[in-house]
Amino acid sequence: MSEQEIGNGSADFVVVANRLPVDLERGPDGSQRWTASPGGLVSALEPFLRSRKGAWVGWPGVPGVEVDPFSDEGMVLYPVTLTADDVRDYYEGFSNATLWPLYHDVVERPVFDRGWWESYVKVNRRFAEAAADVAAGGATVWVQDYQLQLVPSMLRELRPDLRIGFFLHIPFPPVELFMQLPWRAEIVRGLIGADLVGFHRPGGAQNFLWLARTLVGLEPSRGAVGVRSRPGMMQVGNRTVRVGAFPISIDSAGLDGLARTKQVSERAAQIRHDLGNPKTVLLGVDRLDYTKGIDLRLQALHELLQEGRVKPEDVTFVQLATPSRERVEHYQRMRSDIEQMVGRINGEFSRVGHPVVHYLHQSVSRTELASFYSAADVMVVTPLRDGMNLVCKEYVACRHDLGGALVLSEFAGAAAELTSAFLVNPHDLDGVKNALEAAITLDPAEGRRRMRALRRQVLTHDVDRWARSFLEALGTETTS
Ligand code: GDG
Repeated sequence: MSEQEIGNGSADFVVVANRLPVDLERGPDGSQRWTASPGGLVSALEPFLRSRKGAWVGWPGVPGVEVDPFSDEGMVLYPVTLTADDVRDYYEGFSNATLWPLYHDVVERPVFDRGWWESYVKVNRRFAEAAADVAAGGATVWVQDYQLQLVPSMLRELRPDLRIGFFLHIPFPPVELFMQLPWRAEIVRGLIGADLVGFHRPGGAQNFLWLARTLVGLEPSRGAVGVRSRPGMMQVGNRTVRVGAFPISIDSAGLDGLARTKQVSERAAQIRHDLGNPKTVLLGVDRLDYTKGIDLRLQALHELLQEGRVKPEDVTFVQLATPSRERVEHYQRMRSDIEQMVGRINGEFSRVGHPVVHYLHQSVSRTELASFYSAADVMVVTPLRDGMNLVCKEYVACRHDLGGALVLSEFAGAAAELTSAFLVNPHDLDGVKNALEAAITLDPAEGRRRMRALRRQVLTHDVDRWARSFLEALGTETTS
């Protein structure tokens, strides 16, 4: 594609997401450089983007910079500018202090701010205009996630010729909670601009169909929505809008391969050694977010130690907590609560040179992460609500040795697929404690049986299958 063609209706397949798959970094001297920010979504969609004329519309991660669209190995990267005010109001405000808590069962109280809403509308329009600019006639556009729920309708208005899909990566809430939102009808109207609206779980799809009837007066089909099958349908003017469930996954084979490398197995052994070779290594890996239930697992561990059901010399708990949304108030409070709990447990139960809890508020490389997964006897995943949760699937993908045990919240989307995990209700502290104890004392043969079943699921349902099933349901041919 020549530079002149960029942004000029050149792309047959367009992804629209809050963030570009590359980050713009600015050096202290004012210099700029792009660094890849590889995530599951990027690797899943890359084959589709590169095999056709693909484009990715998104924010480069730095406020206030204007960058022209550019081509990167056959894919157009189309930056959308956000000012510092946009970041505060559209991103940190409406997206992460209104929608995020509202969609996660109101774990924290959502803030309803009219100024933030106006910013959300304005920024969504900017993304829709960018997508309209770059998409070729009849192109497929796939809009991602809660930050951009108005884009489907805005884009449809600008470009009725496009095939538009939307996927929500976080849970879609129970209708009673969604109804709190002052702009509830606007959001539903925004989403029905798509030809296909996808959720992780059938329940989310079902909630959305109910709201489309109640708030917009549409008449959805009545049958139960299946997983990757039997989408709900409704007629919007002369268009049929489909609503379905497409559970996302990971690059299972890629991670399995990484975990089998010598580098990872040696590093895993080194990690265990550095931890003092305890009998049991427990591991948590999360973005530091109040939905992830990090406090609950710490509390469960604390009580198990206090009751003597777990001996401090036998266990080490490693919590990797990636820094996240540090300017949002909910996150600042949660961080100090968690850090206080870590300090308290260590204060009561550690010995010199042997802390019970190792807490790392930093992010690590993919290889390092695979090494931690390989080193851990018990993976602890206890969100109060999670759209899917990829961490638990990554752990399973790394355990080609059939070792390890997974403790998983029922309220993660992944629980519906990973039924051989120790499933827990994270609100039931005694239940979490019992599950932790059962996982710590698990009979190895039973552990292998469970892990084999988990791996069968994760290795056969990978992120490529997710993307293909969505694009097939959208009516886009995927044999490329
Ligand atoms: C949203 C939904 C849904 C974490 N720390 C490091 C690191 N990570 C990676 C993990 C995993 C990803 O971040 C986190 O994904 P999750 O799915 O667990 O959670 P969210 O970020 O909340 O994602 C969620 C997802 O979207 C996809 O639809 O499953 O429900 O909330 O991949 O490995 N990666 C590296 N270093 C770290 O320190 N390299």
